[in-house]
Amino acid sequence: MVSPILSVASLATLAMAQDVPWSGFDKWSHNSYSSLGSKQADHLPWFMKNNPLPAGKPWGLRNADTNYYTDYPITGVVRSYDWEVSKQSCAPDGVNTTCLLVNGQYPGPAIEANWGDTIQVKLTNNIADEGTGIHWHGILQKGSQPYDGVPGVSICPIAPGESFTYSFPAELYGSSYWHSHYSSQFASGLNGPMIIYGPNSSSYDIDLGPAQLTDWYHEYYEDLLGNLAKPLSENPQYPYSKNILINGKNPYDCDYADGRDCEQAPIARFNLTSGKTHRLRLINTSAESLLKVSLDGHKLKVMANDYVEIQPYETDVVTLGVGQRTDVLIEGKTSSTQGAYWLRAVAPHDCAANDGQNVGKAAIYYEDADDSQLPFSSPNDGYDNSDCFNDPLEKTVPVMALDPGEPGESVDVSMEGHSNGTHGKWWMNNVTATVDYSDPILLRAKMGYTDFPTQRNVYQYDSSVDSVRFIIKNNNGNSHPMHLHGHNIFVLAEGEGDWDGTIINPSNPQRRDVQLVRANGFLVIQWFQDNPGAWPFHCHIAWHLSLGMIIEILESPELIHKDVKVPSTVSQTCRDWWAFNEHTPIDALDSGI
Ligand SMILES: *[C@@H]1O[C@H](CO)[C@@H](O)[C@H](O)[C@H]1NC(C)=O
Ligand SMILES: *[C@@H]1O[C@H](CO)[C@@H](O)[C@H](O)[C@H]1NC(C)=O
Ligand SMILES: *[C@@H]1O[C@H](CO)[C@@H](O)[C@H](O)[C@H]1NC(C)=O
Ligand SMILES: *[C@@H]1O[C@H](CO)[C@@H](O)[C@H](O)[C@H]1NC(C)=O
Ligand SMILES: *[C@@H]1O[C@H](CO)[C@@H](O)[C@H](O)[C@H]1NC(C)=O
Ligand SMILES: *[C@@H]1O[C@H](CO)[C@@H](O)[C@H](O)[C@H]1NC(C)=O
Ligand SMILES: [Cu+2]
Repeated sequence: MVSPILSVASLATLAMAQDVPWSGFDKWSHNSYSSLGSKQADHLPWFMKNNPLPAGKPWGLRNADTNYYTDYPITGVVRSYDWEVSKQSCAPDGVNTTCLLVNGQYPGPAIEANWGDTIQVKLTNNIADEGTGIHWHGILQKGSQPYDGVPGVSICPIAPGESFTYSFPAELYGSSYWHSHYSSQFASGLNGPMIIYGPNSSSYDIDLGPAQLTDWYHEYYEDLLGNLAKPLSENPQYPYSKNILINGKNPYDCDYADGRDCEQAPIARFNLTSGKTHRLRLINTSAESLLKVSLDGHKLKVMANDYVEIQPYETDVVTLGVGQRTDVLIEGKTSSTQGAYWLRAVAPHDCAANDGQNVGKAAIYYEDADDSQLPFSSPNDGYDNSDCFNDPLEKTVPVMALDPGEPGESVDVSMEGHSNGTHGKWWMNNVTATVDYSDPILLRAKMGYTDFPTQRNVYQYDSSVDSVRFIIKNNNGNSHPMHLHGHNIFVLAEGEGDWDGTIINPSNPQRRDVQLVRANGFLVIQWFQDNPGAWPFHCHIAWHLSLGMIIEILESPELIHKDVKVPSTVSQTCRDWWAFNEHTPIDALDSGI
């Protein structure tokens, strides 16, 4: 079957992870290491102060109750980045492999902006034989739709040797990340954090910044995909991750490196200050793994999910699906025994395919701790529990309240994993989708076309439909983190079996941009049609996405034709791609995204 996930009794993973080699060193400036999670990492500010405005918050009187979908500041400040993507060997956890890096770093550079700034990124593709394209996860792209950056949907891939400049407003605020949306490139390191400073209703003293959490593989993504996408008769292999990294760090036990080049590598670290409240931004950039995050001896107070701040609640363990973010507050202890603790990110075997180390750890030091020693704290109860779903929706109440109302249109969507006769595939409403790199649907809709081949799986809702509800039934034994571009979705209900019609917190349901649907369970989502564009709705597990688990939503096609702006640089990506493809035809291994 497509996903013979789960089951593998792996190497003695826990014991391995407790036992990491450590020499107290903290190198970060070479071999792809970024300074995130190192001694050199700075705490983040409350907001960026280098503004033309005289003083005060750049968003003026707007606060956490302001409806950010209809009212965001325009500061006039442009935050510019110049990035170069390259394919090179790297060893973030000590094992030598092949990565896709931006400016030589993994994780890639962090984007920082204030709410209402414009983010501008010039990307140069220096990969010799692959296209690329960056997606800014969770950004709505109202008025800047092509910069959503999905090759074959909103733009063509950026061809080798070419540059392209993305430019879009930071219209939401909070914690997120950027990642390649070209095939499964993001599984080989092409991602990094994106922090947008804005109002807060919970208060904190210190912003520890991002904790980017990910599963990690010791093979290049094309090799993993090549083995996965083989005909069933040739025994395809589902990719198993080898490690869990925190800010790109977590040394691998070289005794288990199967004879590969393996060396010592640094561990991520953070400082806590006693008596202070700390904000930590958990970002799940996994390809596949669901993660359980906990801090030994501490509670975590959840204050935001994705780009939506919520009424805070306490928990011992936070669950993150791929693409999900959760901002937590950590109260610094005040007793005399502050010491050192482990932050843990566990990929439970029931919810993730891993046959190496399945616990990522970062060292957390109070000011009284000896930071040349590793912590020896014990995990919280339930830190590795196997519930492959998010916290109950009852607990997650957005600070800025919005009522979704009744939907203009309601659609049943089924999800399956089965063969197409010869190859394993993932299906949504009986279609396993592929994109066409050379023919993005947004650009086609801009020209007034609305007919698409079945395998694009295009669902169109014109502007007379004010909101759309998807009632999703997962007929499959895996959970899937479902992501919609261009919107924060209302999450009306999720659970086991079939939906009984109950909506949780109906006048102010949870909103976010990724939500897990359980194995054999249901998920009911809804969104306002307030953003004409081409928006993929897909499973965020790289390997499921690659095998077709995609619906392409064309929102208000007549308004795309009339209003959406397509800069000439966007059409140029297609001319460059066609030219490249003519002499180097790309043999797509997968759905394309
Ligand atoms: C954490 O504390 C250590 C030891 O005092 C110091 O060297 C390091 O720079 C601090 N890091 C941060 C991010 O404050
Ligand atoms: C990593 O592997 C590459 C490709 O096999 C090789 O060229 C490089 O020298 C290796 N690096 C290290 C540090 O072993
Ligand atoms: C937001 O956080 C800042 C920094 O901790 C704090 O000074 C401010 O009081 C917080 N805002 C609210 C409404 O709590
Ligand atoms: C990231 O998401 C994946 C897919 O849902 C999940 O398996 C993994 O546990 C998540 N990781 C974390 C750290 O939450
Ligand atoms: C099944 O999938 C393979 C690989 O994508 C493809 O080549 C083949 O044409 C598909 N078969 C059918 C019947 O669509
Ligand atoms: C999908 O196929 C099944 C089995 O043939 C059929 O019962 C169902 O109606 C189809 N669903 C859609 C949306 O076409
Ligand atoms: Cu999936």
